[in-house]
Amino acid sequence: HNPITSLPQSFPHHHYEQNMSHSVILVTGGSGLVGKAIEWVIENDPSDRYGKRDGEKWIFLTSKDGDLRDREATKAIFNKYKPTHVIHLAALVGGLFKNMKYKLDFLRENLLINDNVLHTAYEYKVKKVVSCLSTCVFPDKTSYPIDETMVHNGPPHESNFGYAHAKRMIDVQNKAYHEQYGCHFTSVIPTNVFGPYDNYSLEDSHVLPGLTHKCYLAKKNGTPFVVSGTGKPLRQFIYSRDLAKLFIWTLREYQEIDPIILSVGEKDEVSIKDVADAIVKAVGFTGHYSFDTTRADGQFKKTASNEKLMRLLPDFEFTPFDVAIQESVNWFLENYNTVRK
Ligand code: NAP
Ligand code: GFB
Repeated sequence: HNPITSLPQSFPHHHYEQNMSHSVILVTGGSGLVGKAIEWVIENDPSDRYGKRDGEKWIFLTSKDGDLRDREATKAIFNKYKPTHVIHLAALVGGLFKNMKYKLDFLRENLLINDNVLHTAYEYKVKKVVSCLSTCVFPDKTSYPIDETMVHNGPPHESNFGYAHAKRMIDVQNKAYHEQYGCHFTSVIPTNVFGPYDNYSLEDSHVLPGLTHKCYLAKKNGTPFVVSGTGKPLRQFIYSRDLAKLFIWTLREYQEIDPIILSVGEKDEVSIKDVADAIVKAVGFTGHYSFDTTRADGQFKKTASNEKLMRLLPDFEFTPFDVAIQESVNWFLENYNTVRK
């Protein structure tokens, strides 16, 4: 595979492939759900399209490598690795209930992390940075499907306005670094992610790992399996290993500064009840579950369009939902003693 080093201007940008040989790709948040999926794809994908390429050095950070809320620790990391590219995943992350409890922490910690990483990337002349928003940052009052042009069109849902505003600022920062310094800083907008190495905390996790853990305990101990809320809200879920491939594609080929939604299509939207049923099947739970409607539903829906992605990558195939859930549940069961919970 001969990386194309220079392109005639007329070349359609979505075939653009920059010369990544002798690249040092730093992945902040490399030990998390998404980071571990990128590491898995880089190490295991047989194709040159997503797998590691000759001359590429991939570094997956954990918070033990340095606290990115601290400016000096961030500089020390960049000084040590001298990255040419950065995939910026590190963040204070959590599900609906954690977001509702710690809105200031989600706002402030993520603003600190993002400012440190982006400004240090600029100081160290990093060629390209791909950062991360989320479909939950979109306006609560909006038309559907939501697309990339609507990020700032109104206040986000109350339940996670701290996290949402911090994440929206990444898009503002990217535009400012590009206009003032010509930096190639861009971002992606994943929908809800699930997969191996997720956070299975019963209180603070996202719905899919939270219900996986609850269902496992109900099966093991015969305790009730309780789903929070009404089960009616709608969500799109992307398997972490599919998202990982799209992150690698974004780093290597996506040319815009504007964000791109990385999600399954609108037709793959499911209800929280559908998720509970899929988990019951994957765990092999034979009992029943109930809904605790005293707990919040959060945003009813945030249906996102993946039309821009499909236009650029028409042949991309997502792992079927039930296959991805089974793989994730199997990983959880095999690693129960060491998973984050
Ligand atoms: P995660 O599993 O919680 O991982 C978070 C990562 O960030 C971990 O590697 C963690 O390091 C690191 N980190 C956290 N605080 C840090 C700090 N102060 N200094 C240095 N490192 C720090 O999160 P994730 O689900 O993989 O999320 C990755 C990215 O995807 C985030 O930007 C998130 O906003 C975005 N995203 C996630 C979802 C989702 O559904 N999960 C959806 C949309 C977007 P340790 O392991 O050492 O703690
Ligand atoms: O993944 P989740 O916590 O976050 O999903 P969001 C919340 C939905 O699942 C609500 C229901 O409708 C909950 O009532 N649910 C049912 C549960 N059982 C559970 C459970 O055991 N745990 C959890 N967590 N939910 C988040 C944002 O919104 O989306 C974050 O708050 C982040 O900022 C994430 O961006 C991707 O999808 O509602």
